[in-house]
Amino acid sequence: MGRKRERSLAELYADDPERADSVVFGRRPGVSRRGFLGGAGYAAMSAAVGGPIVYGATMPGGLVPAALAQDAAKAPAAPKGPQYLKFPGKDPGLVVLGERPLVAETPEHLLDEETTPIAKFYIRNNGQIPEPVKDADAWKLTVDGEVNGKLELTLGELKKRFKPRTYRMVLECGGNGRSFFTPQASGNQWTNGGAGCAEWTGIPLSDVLKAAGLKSTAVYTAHYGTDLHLSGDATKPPLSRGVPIKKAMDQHSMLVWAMNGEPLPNIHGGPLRLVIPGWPGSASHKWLSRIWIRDKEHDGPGMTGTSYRVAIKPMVPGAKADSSNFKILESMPIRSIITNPSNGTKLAAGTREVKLRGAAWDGDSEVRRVDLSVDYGATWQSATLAKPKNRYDWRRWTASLKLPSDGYYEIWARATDSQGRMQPHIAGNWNPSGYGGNPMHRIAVLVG
Ligand SMILES: Nc1nc2c(c(=O)[nH]1)N[C@H]1C(S)=C(S)[C@@H](COP(=O)(O)O)O[C@H]1N2
Ligand SMILES: [Mo]
Repeated sequence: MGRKRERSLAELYADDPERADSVVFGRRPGVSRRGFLGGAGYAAMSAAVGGPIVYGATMPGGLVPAALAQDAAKAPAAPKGPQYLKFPGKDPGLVVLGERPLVAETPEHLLDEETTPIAKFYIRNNGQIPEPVKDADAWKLTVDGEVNGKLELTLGELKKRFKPRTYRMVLECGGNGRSFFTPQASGNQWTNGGAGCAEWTGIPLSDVLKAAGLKSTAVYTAHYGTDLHLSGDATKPPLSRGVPIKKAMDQHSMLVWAMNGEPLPNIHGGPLRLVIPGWPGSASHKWLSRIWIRDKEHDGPGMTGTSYRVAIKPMVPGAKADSSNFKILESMPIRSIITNPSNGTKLAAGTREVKLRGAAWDGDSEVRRVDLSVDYGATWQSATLAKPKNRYDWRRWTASLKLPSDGYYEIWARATDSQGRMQPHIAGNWNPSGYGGNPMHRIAVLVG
């Protein structure tokens, strides 16, 4: 097997994973079941991933090796490699997924701190980013609609009138994991980095809703901010989502003005935003200026069609959507990530153990366990979970795995929620806008 062939297998995996798979694993005519890695396939695959595949015997046919799989850096949208973010106060390791509107994700290995620093927190906009305001405390919030008394309060008044609290909670984009869908779903191609976990300071939204007095007709919230639509048309909000009153009244649904102890930065919605934990990030409105209490499900931009909605009955991947088969995505699915080492790490020859760190989180359910496999899922070992600070905090985890010899490994992480639901091998329940993609995270590690 010459050099030319080695490179072409890696390229083939990038261009046409299915063909690459049949080249490596072989396929007898008329037999759809493929074998495990052996013989010429083993040699070709080892050459492509950079070393002998230690657990080749359990490497399943059809698997694109993590070393060759697409990540943000290799996504079709970025054929020349990742475009890194240049933004004041932001880590240059963030990867730009879109420039207009500005969207950037945090590669998994940059989510290694217990609390995500502001510099590393992902950015998601649907419209234009407003200019920062000079006097934050003069910021005005209106609460109207199905309330006994319309409220107009400044941020300064909110801070004085209600009792502030701080929770560490995950904020996650509804489209996180979208890049794992096949065929490609439309929207920003997030890997796992449309999420972060920060300390949010503010007041429960419920305190303000109680002060306004909810009428018995109150059903849903509707959120409005001051960012302009991309077109510049001031009559069109770029996004306006809402949540059922029950979720709005949860004490963790907050009006927030500080992040990690600092005044909420403009890029994250300062001076005032919502944080609705466990639900798609789009419900956590930035630059919040108005909450309209409605007597029916809100129908603003981002509430209808296939936006932030998932299929009720599984649909054929890639097929045309039937709008009656969609429901609003509420609680986010469980996810775990390996934050150290990073994908593609090379360890010194003779290394026989690897220490791992990571995080796991879930929507309204809780994380029950995180398991790791170094042999393509043949055996699993459980991680040690740290205690969450409060509800909706992520669980940091650690683990240590044995590496019997030098060579190529993949490490897989799989979390299970309190209802026994696990991350799948591949993103399931395909939907046109790619929500709910939460396959196991895996990294390639090469020893020697
Ligand atoms: N006003 C406003 N709020 C918004 C958005 C927006 O475009 N405009 N995007 C939402 C989406 S889709 C997400 S995922 C989060 C992202 O918050 P971040 O940029 O602070 O990470 O903000 C939400 N709030
Ligand atoms: Mo989002």
